[in-house]
Amino acid sequence: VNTPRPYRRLGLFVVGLLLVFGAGAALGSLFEPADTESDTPHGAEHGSANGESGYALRMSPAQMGREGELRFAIDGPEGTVTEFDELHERRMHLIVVRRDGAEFQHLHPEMDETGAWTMPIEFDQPGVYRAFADFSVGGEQRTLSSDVSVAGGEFEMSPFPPAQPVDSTDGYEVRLRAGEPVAGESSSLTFAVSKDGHGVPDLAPYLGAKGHLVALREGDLAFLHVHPEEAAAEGSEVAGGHAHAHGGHGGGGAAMNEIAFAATFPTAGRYRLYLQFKHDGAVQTVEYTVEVPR
Ligand SMILES: [Cu+2]
Repeated sequence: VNTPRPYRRLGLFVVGLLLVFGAGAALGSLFEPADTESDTPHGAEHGSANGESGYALRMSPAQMGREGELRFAIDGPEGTVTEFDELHERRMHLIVVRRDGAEFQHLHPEMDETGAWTMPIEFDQPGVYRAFADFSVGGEQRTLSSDVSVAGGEFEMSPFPPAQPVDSTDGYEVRLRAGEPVAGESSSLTFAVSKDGHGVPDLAPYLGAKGHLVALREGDLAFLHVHPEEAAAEGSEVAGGHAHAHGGHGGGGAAMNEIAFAATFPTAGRYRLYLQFKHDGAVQTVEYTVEVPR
């Protein structure tokens, strides 16, 4: 059936969960759920509501126990998609997080020849989870999402934890400098990784970059997927950890132990950030809440 044009036009008009991928400066207004209808040609290219651009994520089953296998497929205009581009070294990235932002997982499922993706998974807690499939087809990046409910007890939604500049895991301490983010404007986010009081200068590449950052908006879990700004300036000083935030972009290159991102928070509100980096052969995840004022 020859329908790409109508589909494309429809994509301009219908925007639900709008997704932006990449460290773009032009992301801002694309993310506004309300006014993307008429004036954002980029919207059709980079963002799409579930299914409305002709692609949909089909989870089956959408209910499971605490241990099991996630199964899903991507349905496209011509049926189940079996050809995916490589994107950040993988053909599929699956982000799973509980609806309240807890229990972040970043997984790389396997696909069979019919286009069925599978991934063994374990959940610590029952509850409603959101799965985001992040992939590229025909050179176009997309993120689609779907809920999965996990049986096994009561689930209490909590708000995102309060904003705090430091998170620790496995002996690493990671400090976030977020400046003062303004809705709709590009903000720089710099993470400084240290261990035993010293900056870690030899972060390993992870998925082709120095770090991997996912940001989710509180409430609707709108998904902002961000990649690092260009690599650290060689030879710049290793900042031990400046506690205070600095605004603007004048600061020059990041130090060796720093991972810098440019992100545009689409609206005021609270966001949960999940930073992943690799060191000594292990992938580490740290989490932050960022408040974007009105
Ligand atoms: Cu991935």
